[in-house]
Amino acid sequence: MKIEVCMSPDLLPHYDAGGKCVVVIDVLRATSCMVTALAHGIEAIIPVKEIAECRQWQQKGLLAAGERNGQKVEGFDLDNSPFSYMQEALKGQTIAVTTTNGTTAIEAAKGKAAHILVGAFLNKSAVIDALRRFKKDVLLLCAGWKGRVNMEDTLFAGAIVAGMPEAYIEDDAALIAADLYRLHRHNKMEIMHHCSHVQRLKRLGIEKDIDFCLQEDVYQVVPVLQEDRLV
Ligand code: 3SL
Repeated sequence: MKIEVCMSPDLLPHYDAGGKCVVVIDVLRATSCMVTALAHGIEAIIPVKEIAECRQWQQKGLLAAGERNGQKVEGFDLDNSPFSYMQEALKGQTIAVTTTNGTTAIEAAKGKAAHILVGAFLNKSAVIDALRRFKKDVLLLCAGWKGRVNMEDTLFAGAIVAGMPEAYIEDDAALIAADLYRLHRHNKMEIMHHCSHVQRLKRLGIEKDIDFCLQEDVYQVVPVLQEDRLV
């Protein structure tokens, strides 16, 4: 099994996702929210790229969730905080979600991969187990921020690479990510402190989401894209 890390969706044209398991990663906060949502009984998530598509689902009766630049979209039912998905009243619901980078990365992977999974620190070991079960080459796709590389997604990609020593690496991005994780695994906040998105979320007063999303192995669920929805 081969493992690669694509540090931004803008780099995806340089990789071949065909026949691979693609793990979409947006630790802060889209994929952490998706994992949390399914773990708390939400039936399915429909990830969409554009706000207008999300509103169309809302008009059809689904809840609309997500953000732009970290803030809830006007008229949406939910923002993009993992804590918003822990409500008893949401159990069994299907939610349409659009986010600045996370759902764009899912969209970019569509149509090429054999399987599209959603990963975050919250379900790290469950993702590794799922990848071992699928027995396919792995492409870890970091959502980054508007085409740029970010620390948190690279760090988590490294956690997966480091957690799969049996995988074959011929990709420098995978080596960089794994080394980053090995160096900082015991104190992620030390390196995350100065990151652009951590600063952005702090300016919005969303510190508690950061701490929550950096926890490892809180949940066992691995959202998998089936048709247009994550289940
Ligand atoms: O970029 C994204 O998709 C979001 O996860 C960003 S935020 O953390 O909700 O601001």
